[in-house]
Amino acid sequence: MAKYDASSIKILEGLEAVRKRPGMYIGSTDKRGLHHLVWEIVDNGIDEIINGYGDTIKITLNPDESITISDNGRGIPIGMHASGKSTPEVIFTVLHAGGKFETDGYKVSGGLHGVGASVVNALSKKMDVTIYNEGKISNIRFCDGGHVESPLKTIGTTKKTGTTVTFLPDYEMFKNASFSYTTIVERMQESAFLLPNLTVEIEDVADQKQATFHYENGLVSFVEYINENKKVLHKVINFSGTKNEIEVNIAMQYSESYNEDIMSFVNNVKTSDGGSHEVGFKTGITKAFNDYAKANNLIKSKDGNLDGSDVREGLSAVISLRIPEKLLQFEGQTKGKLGTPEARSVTESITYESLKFFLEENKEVALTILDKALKSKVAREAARKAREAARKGTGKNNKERVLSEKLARATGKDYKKNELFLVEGDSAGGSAKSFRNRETQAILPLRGKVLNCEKASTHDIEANAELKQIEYAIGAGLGADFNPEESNYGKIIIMTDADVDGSHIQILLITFFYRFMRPLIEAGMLYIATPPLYSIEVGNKGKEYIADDEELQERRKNLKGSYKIQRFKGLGEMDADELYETTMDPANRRLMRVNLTDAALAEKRIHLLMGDQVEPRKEWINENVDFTLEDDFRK
Ligand code: 1YM
Repeated sequence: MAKYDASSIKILEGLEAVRKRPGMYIGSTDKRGLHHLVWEIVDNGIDEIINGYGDTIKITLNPDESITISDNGRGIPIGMHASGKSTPEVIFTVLHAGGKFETDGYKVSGGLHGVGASVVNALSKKMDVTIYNEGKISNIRFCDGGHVESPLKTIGTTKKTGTTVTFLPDYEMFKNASFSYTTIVERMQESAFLLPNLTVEIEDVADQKQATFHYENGLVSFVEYINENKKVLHKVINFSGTKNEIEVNIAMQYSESYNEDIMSFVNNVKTSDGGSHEVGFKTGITKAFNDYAKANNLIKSKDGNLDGSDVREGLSAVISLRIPEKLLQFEGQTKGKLGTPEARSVTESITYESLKFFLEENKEVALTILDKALKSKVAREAARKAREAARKGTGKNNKERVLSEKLARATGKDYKKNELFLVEGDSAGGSAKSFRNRETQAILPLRGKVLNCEKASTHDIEANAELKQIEYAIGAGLGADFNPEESNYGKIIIMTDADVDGSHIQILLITFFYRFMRPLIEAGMLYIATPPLYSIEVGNKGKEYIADDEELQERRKNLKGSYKIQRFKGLGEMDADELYETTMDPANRRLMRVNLTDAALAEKRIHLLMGDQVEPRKEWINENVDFTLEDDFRK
């Protein structure tokens, strides 16, 4: 029997606070939040392995929607805590600010963002912890958000050591979310790349899928994996070093592609928004290549330097830093950007020195990479001249011709307030043109499917009528020369039918923007319009618009009397005024902001998506496009 003394009540109040405001502890209660629970427990096991105990993490997705995570470390200490409770009970029920936790002698960091096992327990229907150490098997179980169901007790003997945690999330809190094998595989594979000692085994029992990851060559394997579908120019370059207590490990490789793909991690946690280490790396490689090019007469001083973008064309790199906790600083809303100033200088000098040495030792590789960088420089300078000519009017006629018939311009001069709608099909384009706010809304209809830009160069874009129109309409350049500040529009809005073709067009356009105008996505200027799927007319009360099937089900529950439901299959089925009212009018419309947080995934997926399978494409949209409701017409 559990005793409810004062300290137990306080603990339950703490857990209740987590249940009241889960978002404060795990960010959200969608798919991402649900997986956050997994990472919290996994990170405790990984910390144990990093500390030198054990080498394997196993994750099992169980048929009853619970998940089991185990490691073969020392096992959580099973002794009594000063409070009179067992240590495991304390770990799984007491909230620890910032993920730190002190038992009598211990000080533990539960992962960088760790809010701890107790938060996972608070948000679980059931939690079962089995510990193997001191020759015994010990078990403790919780239910309904952290209530002790069965206190710690010995249930057997063993020679093994380790910890196994099974939890069933409280799906009342995580509505519509379920564990994704793919999401877990992707994240755990990343951990295996970063920690060459680690072995990860993942199994989905119901779907009979399993995977094992172990990469002795660490970051080198990571870069080989990123580049597996590309024609690479040389073997992966790998270097590392430690300065001022900061440990830097980097792997990099150039391919024939034109994309830059740099991923960075700090203490094994991804820094999606980069930060000081990435800046240091970029400065380091630019300096090293410029020095080498000058010393070997590949560029003359009158030619000017290679630009950062020149030496990053076709570069894939993974940067991994280990930084002592006292030096850690993160920035940005999602804390995905490293702030630590020392990380910049340390990464820069290690990169510069190592690369300089490598280039001197590997002349052939050096010349291959520099040949590519110099070509980029020439192309970049030619493109700039062409654009300057266009701006001055020299090439203007051509540009006017490209745009004149298609683009319905906005009359307003406040560019930041102006919006460019890229509309699927001429008929919807026509509707949008007739009903729009002429001052702020411009319309560019697109015919059919746009070019797949996965492997396209800037040259290919110039040769493609549809994409050239988009480039000219936005008017802010392309590729390395793109500058979102010069955009003629504050918002670029993709408007397609809500069907498979529509989502294909969305993906093709997002790919184009991702490849050639990435800063536009980073600045949050790219959106997808979401036309409603249904309209309902109840009696003579006028039309009401319904976003999706789920909302329709809700609405149906309290429909009385006679009513008419219409399903819109495409934009073209709406009247022009309806299209404006529901999908374009800032007062009513709902826009999703496109937010690419995971460049590597996006790059991998884009490859996947361009095949003929539809499902992965849909999944990609669901996972990579942030469904930020800008304006909600249902209020
Ligand atoms: C599947 C989840 O939690 N493993 C795990 C956790 C701990 C230890 C070992 C551990 C840590 C230490 C000493 C230490 C934790 N211990 C604590 C605390 N896997 C999982 N494996 N002995 C064992 O850091 O000193 C918190 S987590 F606080 F009890 F030490």
